[in-house]
Amino acid sequence: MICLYKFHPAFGLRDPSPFCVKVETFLRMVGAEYETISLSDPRKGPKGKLPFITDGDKTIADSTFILKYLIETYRYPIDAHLRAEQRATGLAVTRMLEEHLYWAVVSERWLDPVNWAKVSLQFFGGMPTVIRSIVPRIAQASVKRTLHGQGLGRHRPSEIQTLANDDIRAVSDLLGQQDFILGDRHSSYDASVYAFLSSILYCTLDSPSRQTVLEHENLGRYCDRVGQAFYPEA
Ligand SMILES: N[C@@H](CCC(=O)N[C@@H](CS)C(=O)NCC(=O)O)C(=O)O
Repeated sequence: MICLYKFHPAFGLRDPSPFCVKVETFLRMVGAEYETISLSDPRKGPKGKLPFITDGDKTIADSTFILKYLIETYRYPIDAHLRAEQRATGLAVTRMLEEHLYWAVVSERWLDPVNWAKVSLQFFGGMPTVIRSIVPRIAQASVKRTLHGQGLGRHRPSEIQTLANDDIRAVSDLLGQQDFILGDRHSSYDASVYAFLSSILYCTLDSPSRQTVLEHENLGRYCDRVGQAFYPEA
């Protein structure tokens, strides 16, 4: 049985990490049998991040390697209908979300003072008082350093928002009136697109990105459609 190691639900989301939602959505799209284990500490993962999966005696970390492993091992035909050009488009758009828009979301959640108060309470609120007065500050400083190294953290919030808006608009333009990101059938790329859009849209933390997603009605319809198809119980 495949076991997905993820975070606990938070902020109205089944998982605050879009990467964990991506893997779970993929598992549902292919109809795999799986169980989940929620962890509080991503350092327990083999690469120090979540998600990772175990499958028998194998452990695979990183959402992209997990999807590759599952498609290759179980020969899921989820992307068999795609042309090379569609795969290239799928790769480009998911890389944009995972390696660029993601960091804008991190910045909105961890650096915006209103959201940070909620994030801090959610992730560190259960710690003993003395530790709680130190650990959140260290964690936030570490996120700031990461954002600075990645590059987005060197911009003003309004500039980050301009870049995030461009990404969201590009996804909306690419989706148009299609049911799924690459046409009328879902593919593995929708696992990522749904994960990132729904993590912004359905999140109880408000943000400029959330307002931008709300302004693009086809993105809201898309999230509802994919959610109803693969999370019918929700
Ligand atoms: N490239 C990884 C990214 C996973 C990732 O960034 N996970 C974050 C949560 S959204 C994490 O575990 N961060 C913990 C840390 O950086 O300490 C993937 O696709 O799985």
